Amino acid sequence: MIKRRLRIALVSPKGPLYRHRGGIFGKSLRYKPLTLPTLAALVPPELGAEVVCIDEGIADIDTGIDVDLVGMTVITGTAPRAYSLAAEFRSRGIPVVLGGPHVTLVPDDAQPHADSVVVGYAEDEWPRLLRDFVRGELKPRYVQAPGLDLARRPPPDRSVLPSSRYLTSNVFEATRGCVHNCDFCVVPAAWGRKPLHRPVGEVVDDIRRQRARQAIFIDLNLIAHKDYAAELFTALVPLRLQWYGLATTLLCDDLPLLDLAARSGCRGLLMGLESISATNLQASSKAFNSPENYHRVVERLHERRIALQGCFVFGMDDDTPEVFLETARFAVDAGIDLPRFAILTPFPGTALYRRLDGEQRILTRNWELYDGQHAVFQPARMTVEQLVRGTESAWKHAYRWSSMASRLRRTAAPWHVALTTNIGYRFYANNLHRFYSCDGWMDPLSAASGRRAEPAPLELVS
Ligand code: B12
Ligand code: SF4
Repeated sequence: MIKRRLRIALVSPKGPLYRHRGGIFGKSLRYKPLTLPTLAALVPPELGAEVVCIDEGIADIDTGIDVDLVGMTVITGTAPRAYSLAAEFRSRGIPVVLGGPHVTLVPDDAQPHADSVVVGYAEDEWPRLLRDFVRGELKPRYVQAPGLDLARRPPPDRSVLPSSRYLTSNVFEATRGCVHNCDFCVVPAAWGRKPLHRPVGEVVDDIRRQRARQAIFIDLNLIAHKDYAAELFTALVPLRLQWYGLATTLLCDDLPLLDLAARSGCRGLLMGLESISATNLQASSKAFNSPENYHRVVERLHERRIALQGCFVFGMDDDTPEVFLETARFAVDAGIDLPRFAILTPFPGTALYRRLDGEQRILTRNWELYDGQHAVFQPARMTVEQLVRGTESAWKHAYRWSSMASRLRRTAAPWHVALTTNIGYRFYANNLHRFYSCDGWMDPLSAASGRRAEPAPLELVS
């Protein structure tokens, strides 16, 4: 009898914004994700498995696909889509494994929708699960034990997704986790506060194999461990890369490290500035950010030709209806190259979620709305409508022509790059309402004005 080769489908389900049809991210804003390539590379070679990867951000999924096992990566906003796909596969007798940030934060939410869930990083547990599966011994839950070592892991297999559909495949990961404990952040809640590192030599090898001239680091805080960051930046210098990544404002207090980052080819950083209210920052355990230093942060970056994508969130307890324009004006005045504005999202499993839940301010548990674009909780000093409309008005202010001209005059990015990214964001700012309406929930165009929202029924989880 010929034994059939094991076939595994790895799926990244779509969200309201990040989807193949009707989403807001065109190719120009989309880079190749690392999750599926990382999971594909971890499939034990001795299983001889065939792995098919489907990113619903770029392609439609065929739920009639002939596979033996489906693995899906789940963030909170994509959980309903993941659960509905899982139901379809399972109805055809195909076992489904769920993993990723949402599953790690609230495994009991995902468990009923899967044959097995993987909690935490999967470097050890995914191969273990697959070996159990082929032996017919799949367990309902696999939990990554503490002390994970990222050394000597296979590099992501980027060939599993079609490069032509993404702006770039040169996406890299050096570290995981963060030392800080911001109350809204998924990272300390899901993975703890001990950062993990890939050995610098392995990161450099990965970049060399890709022959990358430009690189994006997806690490949420590249400077979480400063000695590691210094070692990494030093090793990047000879590669003559231009790279983009994420860091905290603390980088600008450490001038030798900032100089080294610039010398290593850093050309753009995303920083969570979050709020121009020190009270807000204090209350969310992010007091290491100080709004009075934000102008200096921009200056120090610009002096080194590093552009700043500065991210703000609205809806913290000290925010009033005045905060939107004040923040947008501040962003323009400070010369932030690409300001971004999100609505505070209490992702389940975070300290923020627990607090708001305790105060009975969570308005819905429809996870699809947990995407940074919807107001899912009752703000303290404004209505839900004001929060949604105000966020949109901040986008519009920051990306109107006069604001753009003011910021572009001082930008650290090459002029054509600054112009095209700003125009892309201007489109985003003016079209957000088209993509907001998962189910009409507080769609800014249809929202009634002024009134405090009544709490919606709590669906999905108790
Ligand atoms: C790159 C990135 C993106 C990219 C690409 C997304 C993608 N599909 O890969 C882009 C820019 C498109 C993006 C968009 C968004 N993102 Co994003 N993103 C990230 C980021 C920075 C890195 C993800 C990554 O590649 N990590 C590297 C891989 C190897 O790690 P991993 O995905 O965690 O996978 C490991 C484990 O989790 C596990 N695992 C994961 N999936 C599975 C599945 C199975 C079957 C198994 C066994 C294991 C497993 O195994 C892997 C190896 O250990 C993370 C933050 C972070 N560091 O995790 C945020 C993060 C995932 N994003 C987040 C959010 C909120 C968003 C947006 C909603 C933001 C927005 N408002 O637009 C959108 C929504 C996108 C969508 N799908 O609809 C949140 C999710 C929080 C949550 N609870 O939902 C995160 C955690 C950031 C944060 N701190 O809040 N994002
Ligand atoms: S500094 Fe950034 S990555 Fe670290 S816990 Fe705070 S928000 Fe999360």
